[in-house]
Amino acid sequence: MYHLITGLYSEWSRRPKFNVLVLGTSGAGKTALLDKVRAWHTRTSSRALARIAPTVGQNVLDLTFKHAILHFWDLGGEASLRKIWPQYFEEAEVLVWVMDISDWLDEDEIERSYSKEQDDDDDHERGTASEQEARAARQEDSWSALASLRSHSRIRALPLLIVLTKMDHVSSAAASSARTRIKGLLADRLAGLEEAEESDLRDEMENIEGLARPKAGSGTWEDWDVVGCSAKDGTGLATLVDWLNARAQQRPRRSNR
Ligand SMILES: Nc1nc2c(ncn2[C@@H]2O[C@H](COP(=O)(O)OP(=O)(O)OP(=O)(O)O)[C@@H](O)[C@H]2O)c(=O)[nH]1
Ligand SMILES: [Mg+2]
Repeated sequence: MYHLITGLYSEWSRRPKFNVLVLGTSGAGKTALLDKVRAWHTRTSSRALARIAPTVGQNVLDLTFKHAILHFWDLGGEASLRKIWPQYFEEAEVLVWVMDISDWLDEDEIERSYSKEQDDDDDHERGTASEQEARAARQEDSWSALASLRSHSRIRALPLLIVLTKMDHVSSAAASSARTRIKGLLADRLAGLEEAEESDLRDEMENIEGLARPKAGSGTWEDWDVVGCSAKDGTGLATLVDWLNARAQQRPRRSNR
C-alpha cells in the first residue's frame, strides 16, 4: 500500500521537462550565465568567472521549478562548433540567444572601470578605434548567426528570448536606457529581415503562376523579448527564469523523457 501511494504521488508530482536551447557566439557568456542561474536557484556558490572555459560540445543543466523542470542545453558558440546546433532544433521548445551587451554599447554607456583587455594587455587604452571595430565585428557575427537561424522553420516557430548579458559593463547612468535602446534596434533589424525575406519570397512566387501570395508576418518570431542579465552580480536572473517558466506553462503538458 505504501509503495502504491508513494508511486502514485511521484507520478502525480512528476514535472514535465521543458527544453531550453541556449545559443550565441563564443565568449558571449552563455555558460557563465547558466552557472549563475544554477547557483541562484540552488542557493549555492557560482564558479569564478575567470575559471569558465569555452564550451566544446554541450553543457546540460536541469533546474526543478514548481510546474516544470527547465532542461537547458548550452552549446559551444565557436564558429566550427555551430554545425552541431541543428541537432537540437527539433527537441528545443524555446531559444535563448545570448549576446554580450558591451558589443552593443555606445562609448559613453560603457562602465569606465571596466576594460575587456585588462587581463591580456595592461597598456591597452579603452575606446581605441581597434577596440570599437572589434566590438562591431562581434556584434555583426552574433547578429548574422542569429539571423541565419531563421532559415530553420522549427527555430522560427519557437519563443525567442534575447539575453543581453554582462550588464555589469553598462555604466549606472546608462543602465535603464541601454536595454530599451538595444531592444528597439533589434526590433528594427528583425522587422527588416522579415521584410527582405517576404520580398524575396514574393519575387520567387511571382515567377510561378497561380501561387497565392505569402501572408504578411508569416515568418516572424511572434513571441520574442529582450532581458538584461549579469553572471557577475546576478542582475536579471529572476526575469529570465520567470519568462522561461511562463513559456513552459503555456505549452501543452506532455510526459517526461
Ligand atoms: N563581467 C562579466 N564577465 C562575464 C559575464 N559572463 C561571462 N563573462 C566573461 O566572459 C567569458 C566568456 O564567458 P562564457 O560563459 O565562457 O561564454 P560562452 O558564451 O559560454 O562561450 P563558448 O562556450 O565559447 O560558446 C567568461 O570567462 C567570463 O570571464 C558577466 O556577466 N560579467
Ligand atoms: Mg560556454
